[in-house]
Amino acid sequence: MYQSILLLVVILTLYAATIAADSLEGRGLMNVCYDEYGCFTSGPPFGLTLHRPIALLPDPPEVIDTRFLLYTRQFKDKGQAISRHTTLGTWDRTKATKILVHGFLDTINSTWWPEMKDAFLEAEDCNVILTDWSRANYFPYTKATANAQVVGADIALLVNKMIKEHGVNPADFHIVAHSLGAAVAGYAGHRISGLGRITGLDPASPFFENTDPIVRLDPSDAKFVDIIHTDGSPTLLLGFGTLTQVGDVDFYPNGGMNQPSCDKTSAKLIHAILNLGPLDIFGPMDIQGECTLNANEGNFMGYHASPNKARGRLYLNTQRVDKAPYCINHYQIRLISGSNFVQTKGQILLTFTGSRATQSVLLDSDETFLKRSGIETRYIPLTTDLGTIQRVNVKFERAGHLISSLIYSSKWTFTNVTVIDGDRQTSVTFCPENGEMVLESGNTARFYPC
Ligand SMILES: [Ca+2]
Repeated sequence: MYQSILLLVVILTLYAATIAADSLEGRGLMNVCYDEYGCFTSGPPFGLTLHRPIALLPDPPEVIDTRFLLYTRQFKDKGQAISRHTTLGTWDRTKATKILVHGFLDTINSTWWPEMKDAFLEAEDCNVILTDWSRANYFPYTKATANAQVVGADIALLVNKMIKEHGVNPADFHIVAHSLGAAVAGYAGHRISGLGRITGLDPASPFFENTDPIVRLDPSDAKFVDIIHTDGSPTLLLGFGTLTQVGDVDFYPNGGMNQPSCDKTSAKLIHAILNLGPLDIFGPMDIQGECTLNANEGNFMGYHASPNKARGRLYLNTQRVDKAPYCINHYQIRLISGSNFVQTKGQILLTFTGSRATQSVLLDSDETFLKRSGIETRYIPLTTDLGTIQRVNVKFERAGHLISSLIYSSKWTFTNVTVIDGDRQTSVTFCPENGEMVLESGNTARFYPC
């Protein structure tokens, strides 16, 4: 249902934008300049390109009317309206400044923004500024994408004033932005030399996917750009967030497309994830379909994300959205068969005995096909932390039906099993307790570190 509505919205938007673009071209209005904001174009790379065939010019700044509300620990509940023309209120130049930016059709009154503001103030004695651009972020979507440039410029004008007139280090500014707000953050960062950090939450996909870096959020927009993907789609119309890596480090919880027990769009989960910020950190997992150990020990998703840890695409799993604090433990096993027998099929039950817990896992939950010297690699997310794994038991039970008994061996050998603990970034290989083994169907073999 949501996807159908989105599809309709995009089609209507394209139609409206086409009409508008035609009339603009007819009048030769391809560029517009707004004093200190500089000039904007609806031509390349913002429009008339393969991925952005049409684009609109942004509205004038006074129409867009970007507003900023400042919150501090002293003024936690009532925001102070600040601007570069009037007052900076109780903004404290000695403290870090977090600037939050909402997305398309959203407002700063959505529950997750005040909650995020509170989470930041609880975690850190800082300035939190909510950016309100709700007069310029509605339909047509194309117009909102154009207006995002002016909002980004508004943020940059404010921040650059703070830097220039109050001697603040640009590295002390951190912009956190959702959806189309991520584009705003990119435009702001492009204009703020040395900006510390941008966190993009489900950066918008339509009109930004595969565009020039100047059009979208990219690693050059701040010293550190971290991204969380929760609602992505590989195609333009099916999801709103991009799955493409656009930051220095991009996190893909649960694969980045859908979240467990969360049938709504990303915003709900953003709320959940952001609340984790000061409270919890997710264990890292550096995989592209498979775990690999990383010399930089992964990274942390959210508030604690670090420019000094692993970069690139990082994957992790979480528990259901109603299972706070959501953490899951990431393991991967590699089970290597011996060369004694040709093939078999059956149940493989692995039991891990760790210093903190013991847990059994049925490989593939039913029948596993094994061949001579084959390697079975599985990712195993567990809700329990096993601690240091001391022993692995492997139980083998050949599939019970008639055909199995004819063509699949009732005996099997395993050379070793390796367990990677993604959260601790350790890898331990376990060998049969007596050096070698032949496992009869229905029996269990014990493996110890070797
Ligand atoms: Ca950019």
